Amino acid sequence: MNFHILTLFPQMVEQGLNTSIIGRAQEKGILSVETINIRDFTMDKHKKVDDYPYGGGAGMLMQAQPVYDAYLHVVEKIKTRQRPRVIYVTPQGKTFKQEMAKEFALEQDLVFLCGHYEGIDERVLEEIVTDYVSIGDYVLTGGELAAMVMIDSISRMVPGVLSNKESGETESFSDNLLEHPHYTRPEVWRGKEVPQVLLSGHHKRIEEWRKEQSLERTRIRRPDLYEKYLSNK
Ligand code: 21W
Repeated sequence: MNFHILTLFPQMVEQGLNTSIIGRAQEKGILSVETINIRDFTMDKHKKVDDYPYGGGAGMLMQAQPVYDAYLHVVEKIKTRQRPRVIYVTPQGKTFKQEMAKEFALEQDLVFLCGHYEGIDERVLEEIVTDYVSIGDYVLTGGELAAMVMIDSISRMVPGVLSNKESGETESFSDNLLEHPHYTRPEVWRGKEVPQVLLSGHHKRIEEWRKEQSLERTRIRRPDLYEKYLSNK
């Protein structure tokens, strides 16, 4: 999987994605993360990439030309499949979900377009964007953090990124249930004991207890998921 991120703040994205699991996967050659600074593609002598909105209104807009030329630079680089999927990270997009992470993880190349200011000239979006995606209903200062969230989540769905041990966890969200509580040593901490069943060695009883906890926790904390679980059963 090759991620290509079109942004005005490349160092922000690079800082966040070169560590931990994503960093390890890059070293292993399973993933690559490339940032493209949209400002490098401006034709303006003062390196300007924004301008006022036609029709008036507050704020500035990113101009079409630098965004389009940055995109063409990526397309020329990936000789394999032309027309990669281009994800515009925007509060106006469809909400990112685990299912989308799995679907995007099947692509060879993914281009992320991060907006700033009040947005981007609509004409370049019509020309290059294939998917409009948000990470939820709250307001961020730019698209970079949202792109990083999506890249992190997509990456762990790419075969080989997680170890076998880590991969076990991928099931947990797909059946619409939250996980049971976890305990480690010591057996008593500030007077609180580990549930006796976990010390019993009865694997069947432990499994039953965990399932029960999982259901109850989901019902209380995420009634929306609980309803989904019941209707899929
Ligand atoms: C926030 C850009 C607000 C544009 C009405 C008039 C990408 C994001 C973003 C941002 C506006 C995502 C306004 C969840 C997010 C992102 C920056 C609109 C304000 N409203 N997912 N003017 N939340 N956010 N301008 O903010 O780019 S994915």
